[in-house]
Amino acid sequence: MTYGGYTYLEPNYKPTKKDFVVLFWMSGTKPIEVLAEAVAAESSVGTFTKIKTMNERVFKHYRAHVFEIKNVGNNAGFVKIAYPYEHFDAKNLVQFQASVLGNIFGMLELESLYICDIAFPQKYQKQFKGPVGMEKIRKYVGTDKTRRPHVGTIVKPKVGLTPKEFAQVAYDAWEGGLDLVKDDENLVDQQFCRWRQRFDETFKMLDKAEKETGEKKLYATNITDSSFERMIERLEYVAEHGAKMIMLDVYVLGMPAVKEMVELAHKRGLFVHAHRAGYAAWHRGIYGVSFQVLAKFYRMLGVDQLHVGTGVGKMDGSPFHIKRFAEVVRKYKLKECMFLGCLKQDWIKNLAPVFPVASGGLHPGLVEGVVEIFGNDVVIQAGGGVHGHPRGTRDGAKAMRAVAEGVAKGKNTKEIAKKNKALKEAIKKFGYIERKRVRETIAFFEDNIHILNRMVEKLGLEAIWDLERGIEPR
Ligand code: RUB
Repeated sequence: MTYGGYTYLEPNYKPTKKDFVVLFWMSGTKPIEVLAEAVAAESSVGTFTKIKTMNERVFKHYRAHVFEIKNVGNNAGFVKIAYPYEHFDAKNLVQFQASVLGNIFGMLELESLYICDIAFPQKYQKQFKGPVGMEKIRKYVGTDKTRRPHVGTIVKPKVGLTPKEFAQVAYDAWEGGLDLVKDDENLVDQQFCRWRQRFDETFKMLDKAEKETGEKKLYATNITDSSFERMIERLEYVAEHGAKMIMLDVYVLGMPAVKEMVELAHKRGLFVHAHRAGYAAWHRGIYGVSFQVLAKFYRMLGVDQLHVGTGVGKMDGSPFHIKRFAEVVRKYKLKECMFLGCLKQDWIKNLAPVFPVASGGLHPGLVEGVVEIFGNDVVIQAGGGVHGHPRGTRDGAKAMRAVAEGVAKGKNTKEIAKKNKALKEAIKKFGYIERKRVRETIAFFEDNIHILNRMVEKLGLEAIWDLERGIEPR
């Protein structure tokens, strides 16, 4: 078979250590082999027709290789394509995106195109300085020995509070026992709450809370902006005042801005909390890119904390998918798993583990489930689940801290609630998902992984999506 006069189908090709391997899902109006070749051609050296300017050297060294197709019938299937290292400008993430995440999404013969995963070669990873990472954050907060999950909140309402009101909510949250307070993704420097004034008021309260509780506290202030000048000005202001963290809306900012801001933040001794607002525009649907690909980019770009979903909250993602996303940012070695649409990936040492953040619809009754999915290395964040406590933020924070600490030690929520009124009230209002329920879901997946892998290979991407939903509270 050929596309544009050249063949890209090479079932005997073995990817080298330097190759980029991409796992695609695709379907369309032509046989899957033709679609695969079209994608390989358009994302590497080819076009729709034979060209006089092509030569042996170009085709040999820079073309993509379609080396595996799992045909599910109806012109649809999973396709693995390897790209040679030399194809890329290996210091330039944007060029990578323009190649592999580029034109192919607009090709006429495709009816769906989804990038399930990309395995990045270690040679490519070496260009990145990587995160300061989870261990350094733990050390700063003082949880490097206890290893309990960190607990945090997003000040709510999302927008509208004045700087003083905002700072008071933050203070109550820290006093109640939370480690982290953050701005919401859509709060930066609006008229009603100017960034600098909010930072000053909140940092004053952070100082007070640290003195009163004897604990280190973090404030992830959102400096995201369409102007580099304003972001840099804010970042420098944060550093000058001795604060430790900034927040970036990484997806909407785009990779070059994330790269520049993360590097500057690390130079100034700041951790970077990465909110992923907007990621689902890529991640959900029949044309797109799985969040795990973004998570890999963000780990390479060096963010220190990253939102990855919850498995039990308000955002999409089954417990086993979210577990994998957490592992993508936290582990060094990952195995291939077709059922999750995941490739084998080995990270180099420099790309230190990122602290995964579980956030979105969480409350104290879901902490057992979150810990079952993530283990104790997780930042558990609740907005409504803290400020919606019947007696307000401080009690909401108390409930979160108590349950996170207790569950990390192997206790169950109801047992902890017996000695903690705030938690008891929270459970009464929000309900409770037992750890056992989440454990059973994960165990089902782990025990049946070979069957599930085959099922996905037979049924295609929809089989993954059907299982993408999280566990809903009862
Ligand atoms: C959480 C919230 C965050 C979500 C985004 O508020 O609004 O922005 O974390 O989702 P609440 P994700 O706790 O009240 O639901 O972390 O999946 O990107």
